[in-house]
Amino acid sequence: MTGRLTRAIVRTPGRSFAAGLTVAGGGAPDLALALSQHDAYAQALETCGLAITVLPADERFPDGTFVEDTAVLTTRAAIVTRPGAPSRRGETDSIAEVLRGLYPTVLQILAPGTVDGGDVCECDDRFLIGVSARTDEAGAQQLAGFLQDLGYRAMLIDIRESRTLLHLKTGLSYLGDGRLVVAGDVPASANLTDFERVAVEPSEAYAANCIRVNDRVLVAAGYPRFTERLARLGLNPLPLGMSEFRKMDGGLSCLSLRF
Ligand code: CIR
Repeated sequence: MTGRLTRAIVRTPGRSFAAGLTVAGGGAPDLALALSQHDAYAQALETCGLAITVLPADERFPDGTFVEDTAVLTTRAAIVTRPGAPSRRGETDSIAEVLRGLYPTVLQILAPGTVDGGDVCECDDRFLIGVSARTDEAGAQQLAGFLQDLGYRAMLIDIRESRTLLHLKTGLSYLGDGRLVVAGDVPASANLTDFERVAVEPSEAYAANCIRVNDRVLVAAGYPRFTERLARLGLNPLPLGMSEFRKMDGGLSCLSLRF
């Protein structure tokens, strides 16, 4: 995170939410509970000082509430992605329209490359890009090229061997000040030596997907050891119920685009 965040975009889950992609096997999500968790999430972002744009549910796209996957936002430009899951490709049209009203420069990942925003971790002036089941090498290279042209550094991390990471940020989050949360499943080959690592124990791995928002860190509720670790680092954790999104393979970061 570079500088203070001021805005976020979220999208309300729709009635079709339970028809989204998932391998989590936690049973069908409860829509009423998902809606109240989503509300609490948006309110938490407001508490952190952000102005929130709430987009209406779009029943055509059951996974549309996971807006993070549709764009990569930097302070210099917005980059609309091309999601790896064919059922999610159409989600980007309405996001691109919103971003064109907010950013002077909106770039676009083009076919055949694919990128999911959940694979992209911004660490100040450097971006870590996961090559995954969703973000392919062509998409990752295209994104790295855009970012380098904008003056950032970009580094690819191959997570295709991992059995538990849907996206890079499923197991990795940047806390600012050179600190990176890294869950055990992030490959050791990722050259992350110039970060101070904040480890997460395997039983709390879901909490590795947390987000630093100005003076707070939003973290999934129910992971006491990791939450305590954040508190000891002086990061003022703000726990949020995520059970219904977890059932759909969603982490905390994926529910918003922040800038
Ligand atoms: C999917 O499989 O695409 C959604 N059900 C979950 C996406 C989660 N996105 C993220 O963590 N960035």
